[in-house]
Amino acid sequence: MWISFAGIITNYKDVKQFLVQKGHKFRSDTDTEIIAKLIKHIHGLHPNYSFRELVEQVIQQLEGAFALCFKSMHFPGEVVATRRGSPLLVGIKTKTKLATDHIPILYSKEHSKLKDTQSDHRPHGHEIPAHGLARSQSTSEFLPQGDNKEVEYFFASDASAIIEHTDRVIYLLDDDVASVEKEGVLKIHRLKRTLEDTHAREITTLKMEIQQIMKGNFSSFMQKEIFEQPESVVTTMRGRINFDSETVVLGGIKDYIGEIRRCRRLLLIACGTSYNSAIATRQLLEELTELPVMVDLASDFLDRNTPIFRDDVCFFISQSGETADTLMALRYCKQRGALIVGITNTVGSSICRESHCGVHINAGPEIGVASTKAYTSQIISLVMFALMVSEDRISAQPRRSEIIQGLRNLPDQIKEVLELDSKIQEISKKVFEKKSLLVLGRGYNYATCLEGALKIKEITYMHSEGILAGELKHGPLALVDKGMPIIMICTRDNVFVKCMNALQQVTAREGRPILICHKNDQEPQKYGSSVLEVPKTVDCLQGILTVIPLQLVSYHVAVLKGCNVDCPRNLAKSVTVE
Ligand code: G6Q
Repeated sequence: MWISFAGIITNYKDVKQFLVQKGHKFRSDTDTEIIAKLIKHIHGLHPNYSFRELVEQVIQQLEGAFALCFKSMHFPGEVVATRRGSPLLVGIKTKTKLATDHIPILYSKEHSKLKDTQSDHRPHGHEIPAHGLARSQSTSEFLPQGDNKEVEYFFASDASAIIEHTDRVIYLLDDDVASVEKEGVLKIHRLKRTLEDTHAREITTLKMEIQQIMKGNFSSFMQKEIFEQPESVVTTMRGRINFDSETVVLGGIKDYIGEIRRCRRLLLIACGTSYNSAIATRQLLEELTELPVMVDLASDFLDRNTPIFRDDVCFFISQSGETADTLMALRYCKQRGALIVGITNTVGSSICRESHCGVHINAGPEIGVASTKAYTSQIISLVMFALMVSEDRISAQPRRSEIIQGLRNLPDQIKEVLELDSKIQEISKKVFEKKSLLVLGRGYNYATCLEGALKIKEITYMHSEGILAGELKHGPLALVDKGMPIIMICTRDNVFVKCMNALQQVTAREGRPILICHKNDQEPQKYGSSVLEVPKTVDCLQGILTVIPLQLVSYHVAVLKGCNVDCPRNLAKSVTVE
């Protein structure tokens, strides 16, 4: 049995206990192995079941979130795949046109109750039909037209994994069971018919370009994605900002702007990097919308059973659009009647589909597990939202104008920051063998500290902490001595003087920080062991320019330490489990 599995089986201990009682031996402590043993067990009881029927029996016993793809030597030439809570799509490649642009769903006609004599293969009381499932017949031939019937199928969690082979895909829904049988025909089955079912799955043509998902001359996707930022920020703004008339239109939310302006408060809910983008924009949202803004980590938001009202507007920010905690928080708020706004990078993702309205950040596919270009595009999307909401406020016009012109200059300024790459590589050589790295800053740069530290810990496995400089004397200052590597961000904004103060506190304890500051700004530079000079922009956009040196530090340190930059240990790109 060959199984490709993404996700988590939450009841795997119960299933395993049941299988051990039945005499099955396990080689590992993984949830993947219980799936293989469970299908083997059911096959032993029902040798006449088809491969797809066996998989259907198996998934009825499983709890959790998963995407699964099965192959077996008992069923040569066949593949069965299914999902629940984790994304899964089927790519289709043919030499000639397909006879149809959709595939009908086949439903079970009957659900037989499990007979008492067969109840011994129920790990925890679910019903398993005793007989093979009777099915309605397909009404349409899912085969290529013409003589050449050759067809290839690709099963993947994300379209970027298959785009080099085909641009035609079917997105499977929860509990769809897709099977390719010996004759090469793809069928999609469901055990039960529900009211919401669409009875067919459309074949979608992807708009993704191959070069978007190839590494090109870069050594990793993360490096490529860092260097793509001068272009990705442009795609995020394209067609939305008119720099001459200084207007901003986000098509996905324009019909809801009135409702948003009248709301009680804005809530921004996300995880990881996406949460940091909410921290990065909270201050501007408060300033331009004049609304209370709450920022929450999705997991903590759910733990607290946070009160939500019908006149709340809840933003769910997610690169993948599939993060389980964020999605559950979305459903929680939706049930309570709030307006749901999705900010995602993945068209067709669950968060996208379940939101009332939203913004696609259009950063292009992000393959590296460490999020980089999605972060800067998330910030820009939220800034554009703040600009759009404040369009009718006369007093806000000078500020809006300054920000819009700042956005116009951003791509060139990002290019300038990227030119620091070789200097950053040299600096990284000085810190890569250290145990820890603190990142200090405040105001708009606080989000950069959190995001920089997150990048460093996730791909270099080095301890790193983003510290609000205002909190130094409440604890973290005790960590500072001449051996502690520190990066400090000190740009000319309304907290510059306070930052200088923190810098002096650090140097007074013999700390010699690496400084990120404005070009030609002598004052902070005299306190730094090394200096990374970035161009000056509007305060609320500065975080985009200060985070890039930290993305590059994490990248170079990871390379120097021999870490896998794109696939750090223990982490996944889409976290579809709680
Ligand atoms: C950061 C990681 C991670 C990610 C979260 C949320 O580098 O990619 O922190 O941001 O797991 O993911 P989504 O943005 O896809 O919801």
